[in-house]
Amino acid sequence: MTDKLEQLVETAQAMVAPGKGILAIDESTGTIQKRLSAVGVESTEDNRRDYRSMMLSTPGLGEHISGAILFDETIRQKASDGTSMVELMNKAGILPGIKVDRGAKALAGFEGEKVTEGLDGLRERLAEYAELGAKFAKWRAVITIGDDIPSRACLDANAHALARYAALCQEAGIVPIVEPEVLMDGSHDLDTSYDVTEATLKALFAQLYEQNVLLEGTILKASMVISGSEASDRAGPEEVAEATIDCLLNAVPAATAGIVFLSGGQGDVEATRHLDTMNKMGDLPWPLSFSYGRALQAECLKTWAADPKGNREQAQQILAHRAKMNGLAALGEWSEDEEG
Ligand code: 5MM
Repeated sequence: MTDKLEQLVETAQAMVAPGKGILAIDESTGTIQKRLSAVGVESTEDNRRDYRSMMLSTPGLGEHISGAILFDETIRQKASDGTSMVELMNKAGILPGIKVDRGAKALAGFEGEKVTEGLDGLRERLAEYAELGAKFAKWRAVITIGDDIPSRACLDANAHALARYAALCQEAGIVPIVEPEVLMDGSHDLDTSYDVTEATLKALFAQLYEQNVLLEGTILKASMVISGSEASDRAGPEEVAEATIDCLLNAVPAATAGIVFLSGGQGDVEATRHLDTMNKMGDLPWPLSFSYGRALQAECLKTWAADPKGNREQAQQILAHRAKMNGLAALGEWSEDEEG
């Protein structure tokens, strides 16, 4: 293996080191605007910087957070004391990551389905992000469950783009997180979620193979196999954990460096409980951890927004607590009592 590939493998392993996971704070401009306005904060560049630098300066965050995914604006920003966000992270032992996709857009010819764009010029953008200090990247595809969807065309188009992105990342010495999110929205049952997730992952790993992507230097960011959010009889944690593990064992090669989950609209403790239940199920071929956005940030954001200066420390403590709870879940060592 060349030095460059060895470095990729080392970084990927560090991202899923025992008891550690990833903080997803890469909301694009439209999403962060929604999140901030929901808690009564205007989405200005200064407010976005203050909120995100508050999270990244949380004392001890690096104990349970291996890396954080940033948006383009954030990787170029400095905190109000002049320290760059990347410096803040490096001091805390948190690897800087960057979202490089340009969003999920309507898939022509397939109503209600999306394909993620952003491959044009990606080689040059990755070279710049590597210069800025990014060690890993993320690309998210969105798969919707509905009447007669997803189509084969949607799964294949997204898998192809994910694999092209992953190959370009590795060429640049950056570890790719490949994220094919099967949305929870809808009233579908657990079996449907299983079938769609399995087909999505099989299409993805076939493309990663075709395009010479090194799995040992790749992290999968997966959605759990879970009942639709509107389903009448939603599956409990044991069922979700069993179905998710079964699906992953069927579709994800053991060589993959690690699997981290997105929370996808699950409650904070629900997302922790699901991860913990899976890790309690015994030996698995890959580390299973978290890369939560909302399930790590929700309470922290609410507290910070109520009084950004006065509540800063309290907001950080809330984030540190959720990171610790999920770190325990990544080891299968969490219990409700730990929530305090
Ligand atoms: C933090 O949100 C990420 C960026 O979303 P947009 O590009 O839509 O603004 C998102 O990709 C996130 O990393 C994943 O969906 C996981 O977040 P959740 O909240 O589902 O854990």
